[in-house]
Amino acid sequence: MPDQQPVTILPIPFDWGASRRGADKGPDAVLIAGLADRLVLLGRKFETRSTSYLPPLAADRRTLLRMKEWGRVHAMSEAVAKEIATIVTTGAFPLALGGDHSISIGTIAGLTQFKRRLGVIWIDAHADLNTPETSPSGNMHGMALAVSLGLGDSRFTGIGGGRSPKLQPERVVLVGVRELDEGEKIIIRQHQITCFTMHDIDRLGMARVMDEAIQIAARGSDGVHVSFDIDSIDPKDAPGTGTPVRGGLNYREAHLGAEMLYSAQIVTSADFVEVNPLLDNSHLTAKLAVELIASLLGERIL
Ligand code: NNH
Ligand code: MN
Ligand code: MN
Ligand code: MN
Repeated sequence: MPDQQPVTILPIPFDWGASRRGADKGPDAVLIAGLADRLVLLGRKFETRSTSYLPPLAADRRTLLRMKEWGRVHAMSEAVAKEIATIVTTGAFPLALGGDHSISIGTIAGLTQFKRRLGVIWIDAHADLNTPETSPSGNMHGMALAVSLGLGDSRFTGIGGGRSPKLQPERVVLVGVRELDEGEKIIIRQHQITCFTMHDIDRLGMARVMDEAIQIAARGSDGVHVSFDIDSIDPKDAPGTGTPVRGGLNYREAHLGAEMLYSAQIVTSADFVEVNPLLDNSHLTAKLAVELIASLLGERIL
């Protein structure tokens, strides 16, 4: 993103895609942790959208064992897709603050109304490639990337209108993965999705992995979306998240990744998700999210 491009922050206070409550407090936590001040210091123009675009989700209680709270996830996703599309037309950089990772169903559906060859770098301990058939939990945050690849329930793959799949697997890259369900492994192989696990990061180093991720996501693309699940980071540094998994990215690796994404000048939008302040009295996790967003938008030590 060019330094002059303004940022529009879209708070998405939603946690019905996950089984633990509290990720809906993520946007407030990240804003209270000082996101706005940090962007001012960076000299970045920005605005924060209100949440009034969201319909009254409490009223929508349609649910299924294999797609828990699907009614709420569906209503949220349609509203987010519409709002993201509006932001894109203003020329601003959409920065979505989750919320659990199901919000990315809507962000990607909105973005791909304009960008038909969108690359995606999905930084996460998980792959979020479950379908209702493969999901062990029925939680829709574990299905967001699958939906965007056209896999799963057609009510979701069709969100935002238009075509499905929204994404092409050859431009999707996973980074930081260390916990996969059996069905997800099959989907990764079947669709030949590039997956950099923690094992790869240990062996190759974060710099090499990010160089390759950037190349693959950007090749032939008309934009690159970064979907950053804070649980990609080790629970020691990011304890406030609903499904922590040991052995994650350390603080410096996470920053290096964000800095390299900025340097590559390929990123056209981003999500930061799964910050759950109810699980983190220290508020370290929200603060880390602020720091990573600043790095992604160009903050440097020198
Ligand atoms: N794979 C598990 C599931 O589908 C866990 C997903 N949880 C996440 N994903 N936090 O990023 O239920
Ligand atoms: Mn809640
Ligand atoms: Mn996720
Ligand atoms: Mn995750």
